[in-house]
Amino acid sequence: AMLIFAACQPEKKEILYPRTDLSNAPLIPKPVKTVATHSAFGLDQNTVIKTTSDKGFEKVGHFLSEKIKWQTGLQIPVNDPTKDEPYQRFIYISHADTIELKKPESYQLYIKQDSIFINSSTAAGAFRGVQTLRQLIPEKSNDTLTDHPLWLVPTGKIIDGPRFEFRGTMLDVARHFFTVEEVKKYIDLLAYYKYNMLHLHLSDDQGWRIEIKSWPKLTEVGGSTEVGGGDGGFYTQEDFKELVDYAAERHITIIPEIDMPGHTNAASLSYPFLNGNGKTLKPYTGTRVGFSTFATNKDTVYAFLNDVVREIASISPGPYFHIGGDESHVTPKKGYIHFVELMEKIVRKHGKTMIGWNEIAQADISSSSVVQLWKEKKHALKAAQNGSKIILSSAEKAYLDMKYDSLSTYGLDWAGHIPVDSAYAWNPETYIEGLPKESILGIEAPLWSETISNSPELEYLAFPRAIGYSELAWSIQEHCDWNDYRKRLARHTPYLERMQVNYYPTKLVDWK
Ligand code: TNX
Repeated sequence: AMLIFAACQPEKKEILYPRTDLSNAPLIPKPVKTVATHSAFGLDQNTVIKTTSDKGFEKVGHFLSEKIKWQTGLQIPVNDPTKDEPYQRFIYISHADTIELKKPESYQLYIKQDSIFINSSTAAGAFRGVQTLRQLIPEKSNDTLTDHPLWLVPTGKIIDGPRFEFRGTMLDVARHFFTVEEVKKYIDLLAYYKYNMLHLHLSDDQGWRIEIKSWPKLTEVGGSTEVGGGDGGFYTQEDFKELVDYAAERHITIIPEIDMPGHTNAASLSYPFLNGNGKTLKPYTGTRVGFSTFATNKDTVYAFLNDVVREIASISPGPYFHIGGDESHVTPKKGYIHFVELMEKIVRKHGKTMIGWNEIAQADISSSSVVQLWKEKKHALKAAQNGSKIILSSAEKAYLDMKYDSLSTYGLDWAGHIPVDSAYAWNPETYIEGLPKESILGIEAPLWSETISNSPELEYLAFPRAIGYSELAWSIQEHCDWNDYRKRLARHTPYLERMQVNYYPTKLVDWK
């Protein structure tokens, strides 16, 4: 019997792997520490994934298996004891609580010839580590080393974690509506680059995009318009939850924004008692800003907003609610300040932390509220002095809707042109003179949609610039080097093409 058993064992042949160099892999964002050991792990049909038996880690394992299948066609089982035959190759995704892994999204990735280990103290960290591993799987298999194809992953060790806890982009679904499927594709791309926040700009003068059950006309009336006169659209609460869940599976938080007291023509058109500018309401499909306002002195307006915040907060598991607050040019200053201070109470009552564009710092806001810099640095400095954390979204550096140059097919140019190199080459920690590093929560790159209305147009403006912001937000400053980055970026075309991303092929990068 022993003999028969031995005969059934697959023969363990030594494979002579070609020399690899993990430290030369085109990873974006670049990890904190990389040590190369110059051999390879042969990802193949005999590979299995094993995870800690925690739901979150198990899901990360399934996500990896799905993505390996999508890229290579291999069907890699996850936690399947019937597949535990000898001489398998293993990918272990495990919970571990070492000191290096204290930060919630940190991870370690060890790649040896016969096993890969991803360790983290959180499922979110394991998920980030999985993105690193995905970027290490080559586009083409090696079909000559064995009788079946192997995808050679370079061996070595990566120790990694984020520079900033907040790494976001914003999508304006109000000026033009984007469908659930379009937003999901964007979320997939963001996840690959370790983003953890997607801010959705859900209302503006041109449209209201989220169902509020207690105020149905917001979407019936306010949802039916968009820039240029198209049909608009809106998310039902079920649609929104679907997006929230899809993002959560990728460890991305959706931040809902209702922009107010300005940028509210669509809301006031739906319920005219909200209107505070004294003018006759008409649907608006142009691109001007700063002409609308809620009436900031009416109790009925706040009763309405309490309903809106309550309904949205109840389907938003993340910690934040964004109240907008920008460009309220026709709101009297006193009314604006009163509005922001009252909204902060309403947002807090529904269990959320308030975020607002930098103008909200003119009010007496709590230090727990977050201020998003887009224009006036003095507002950000004032808020930081008061203890608030700042999100950096400066229009001249981080606006995804600015044209690359004068020839750009889409985009605006009021804050200048932002070519791919200048989008990348700035240091968030020194960008605002006098702003302490500890006050910076992170970076967000907003994509306003006056000039774009579908995925290819969105992708033209967001890619490749959003890839650069992911590195500024994740990697240490010493690793943010344009010449090194542009070479790594050039090697991301297989992924971008497989994802059918309509990226802007800037001449500043020697695309492979
Ligand atoms: C300014 S940024 C706005 C938006 C526009 C954007 C266009 C900000 C807080 N307000 O309403 O869409 O410029 O770039």
